[in-house]
Amino acid sequence: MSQTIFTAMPTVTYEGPTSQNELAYRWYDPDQVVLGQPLREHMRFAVAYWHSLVMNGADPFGAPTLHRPWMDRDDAMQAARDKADAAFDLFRVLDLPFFTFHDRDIAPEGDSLGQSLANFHTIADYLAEKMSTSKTRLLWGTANLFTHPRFMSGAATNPDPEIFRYAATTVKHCMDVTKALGGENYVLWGGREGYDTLLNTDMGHELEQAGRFLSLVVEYKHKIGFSGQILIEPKPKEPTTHQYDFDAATVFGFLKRFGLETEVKLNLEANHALLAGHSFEHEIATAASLGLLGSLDINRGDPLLGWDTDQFPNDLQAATLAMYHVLLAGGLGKGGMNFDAKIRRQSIDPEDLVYAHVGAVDLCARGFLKAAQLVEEGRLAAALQDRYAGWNSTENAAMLRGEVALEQIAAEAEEKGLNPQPRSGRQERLENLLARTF
Ligand code: XLS
Ligand code: NI
Ligand code: NI
Repeated sequence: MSQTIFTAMPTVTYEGPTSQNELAYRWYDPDQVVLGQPLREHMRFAVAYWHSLVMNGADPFGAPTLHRPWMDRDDAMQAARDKADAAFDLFRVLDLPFFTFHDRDIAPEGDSLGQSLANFHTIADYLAEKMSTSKTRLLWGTANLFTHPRFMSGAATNPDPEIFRYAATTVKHCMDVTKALGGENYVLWGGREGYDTLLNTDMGHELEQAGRFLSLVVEYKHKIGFSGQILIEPKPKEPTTHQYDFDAATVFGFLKRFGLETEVKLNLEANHALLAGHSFEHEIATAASLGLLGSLDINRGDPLLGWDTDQFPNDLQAATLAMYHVLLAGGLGKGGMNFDAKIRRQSIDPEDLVYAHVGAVDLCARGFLKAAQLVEEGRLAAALQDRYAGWNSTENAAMLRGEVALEQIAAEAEEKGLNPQPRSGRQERLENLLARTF
């Protein structure tokens, strides 16, 4: 294999919290057993191909700033192979167990549908070869149904049924490849499934199309015996003004409507939660309470900016709360923690990618350890249990199960002369318990 920009870099290892080595893990010890499982299995970290290998630092105001060798090649297929070589070198340096990709990240668009699919399968075979000598596995695959101009008015929700067919064909092949590479999930992010103005949009029709598309995906999953999870990634806006998969709760309603709520789970992203006016832990807890927690896209937004900045996370409290809710939900199962995050435009060196991942891995691991401490101490859980304890009595449990009618509740309350007293929510005490872990 040829040399890549990462070949000379040593593999990052765990050196513990006192290490002065900036390219060592200080908190992420993959073998450390926490709550009965090694951290590696709790966290299931993944490197995102698009941010780490494809993004070139261009923004709406400026030209690319990141120049990687594979970006300047004339032969697009050779460039894709070089990029794959670099990708697997980067995975080796970071020593993380998973990666994720879109079809267009790994292989170039051709000049026909057939050629695009052929390119994709050729490079997928090349990835399979790389995976045979690598420890890194596939957390999920997905289709890029948003970059090409054909998708400017949506993919599944495009007014043109030919685009729906094109998108469906693309997803079929992406599912085939994800299965062939042993992917544990298949993700659908509705990049342009939404609208900018209702003046040109029949929302009812588009939602019908989205439901049909997802049903086709689920049917096909069963047909080919793909044992991974199908995940939808909610996002409220960007690129379109209004996106149909707004947040976890909205997607739940959509899944219910099409009878898919036991077939599809969610891939939740921190930055998308922020854009929807939620915290990450709100989205995680919502999904968990609806039985939809699938996987996480780890990043952060900038509260001062209203777009998906996809920064590497650095807020320990936010990470701890997110991890705490993952633990309360019983973990991520087949899901994982995918760094859907990109280095800033001025971070132009390959080392910057390593710094970024090392910091983010450590932050998540550290947050996880603190969350595990909160679980082990059990004080937050005890306070919660105590707050809802009233519902355990026979009469109250019966009321919750729907065994008592409204007039019966009223009659009993009036007879008793019910006079409930307010009880403290103890917010500051509970915030102190969290703060004590820092
Ligand atoms: C964009 C999304 C995207 C998905 C994969 O905002 O986060 O990167 O994760 O298509
Ligand atoms: Ni994402
Ligand atoms: Ni995003």
